[in-house]
Amino acid sequence: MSPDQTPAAGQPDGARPRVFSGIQPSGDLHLGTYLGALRQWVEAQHERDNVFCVVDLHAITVPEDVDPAGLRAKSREVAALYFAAGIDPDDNVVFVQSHVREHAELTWLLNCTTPLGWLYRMTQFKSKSEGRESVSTGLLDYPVLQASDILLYDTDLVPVGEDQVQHIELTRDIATRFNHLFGETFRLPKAVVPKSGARVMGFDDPETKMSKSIARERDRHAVHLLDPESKIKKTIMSAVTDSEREVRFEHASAGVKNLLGILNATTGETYEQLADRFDGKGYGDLKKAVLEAVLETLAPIQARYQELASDPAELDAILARGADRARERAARTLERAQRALGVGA
Ligand code: AQP
Repeated sequence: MSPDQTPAAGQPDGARPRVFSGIQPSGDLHLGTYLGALRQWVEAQHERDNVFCVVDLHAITVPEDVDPAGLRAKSREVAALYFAAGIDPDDNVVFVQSHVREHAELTWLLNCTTPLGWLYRMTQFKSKSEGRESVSTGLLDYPVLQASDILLYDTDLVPVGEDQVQHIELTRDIATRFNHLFGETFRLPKAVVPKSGARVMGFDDPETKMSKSIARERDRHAVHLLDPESKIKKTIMSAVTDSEREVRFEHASAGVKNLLGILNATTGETYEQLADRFDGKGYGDLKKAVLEAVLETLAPIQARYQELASDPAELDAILARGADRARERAARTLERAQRALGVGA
């Protein structure tokens, strides 16, 4: 496609639907990131034209939390975990966001066409800024950077957890407004929320989403993908359930629902099958079953990760190739947006 041709909004061009997805290297990846995102990517990877990004520019929106030396290493670790989880680097474009400058550049153009009020309404901004003395402009602008990530690749589908749906809706609004003001430029994407494993909650606090940042403060909050077996065991066996002695399915507490949801997502057993399996059993049995399923899920990922980590030069080469492929596509879209606005060489 030549730079000035715009793909029809929301219309796959007859080929595989285009997908963009990313994870922030803001901490250790956990079971929620795997079940809510990574595993879904792997399952559908060959049916779709995928761009998978390690979104490091998103991970610097809270400067107090940035560890510059650690961030670069964490970006590489997250990328290695994509491959360890099963992403094929030949059939998918995989790269680190800051290696492709077009992301930051399109963000500026979209900043200039996005009303500020839209950003203040984002629930993630409200929750992440709550109680902070100082909030960066980047934290507020985070969804515009996310819109750029998605729109640069003429994305059709964005697989996300439920918590991210509002941002994808905002991306559509940003693209629609730009197209309306400056002519058809961007394709409109849609969010896809996985049926199971959509929201994994903290083991120590099942009312709160399992999250990298909370896990930094609280040892029993999350199971990380690279945790040793002993740590996984401690976390799962101390998971919060309720004060009943037998597994209660009707009006189950948030903690029990979370454990059942993880079992459902890892073993494929339905809630009815799980109700039969744990009928009359105690929470210790339920936790042991979750532990077994989680260990089985993580063992092959950890083994592949160790192989990749033993050859850092090869990992860097794969990421450099991914960035080249991403840049080629992103540059075309950026040029379309620049032309529409009357800027650029
Ligand atoms: N607990 C979760 N359950 C289901 N899905 C989840 N995702 C994250 N946590 C869960 C999904 O993983 C993708 C990547 O998310 P991210 O790491 O870029 O951002 P996040 O949602 O902000 O993740 P965290 O762990 O909460 O990180 P911090 O604490 O750094 O903000 C997304 O599709 C997300 O829905």
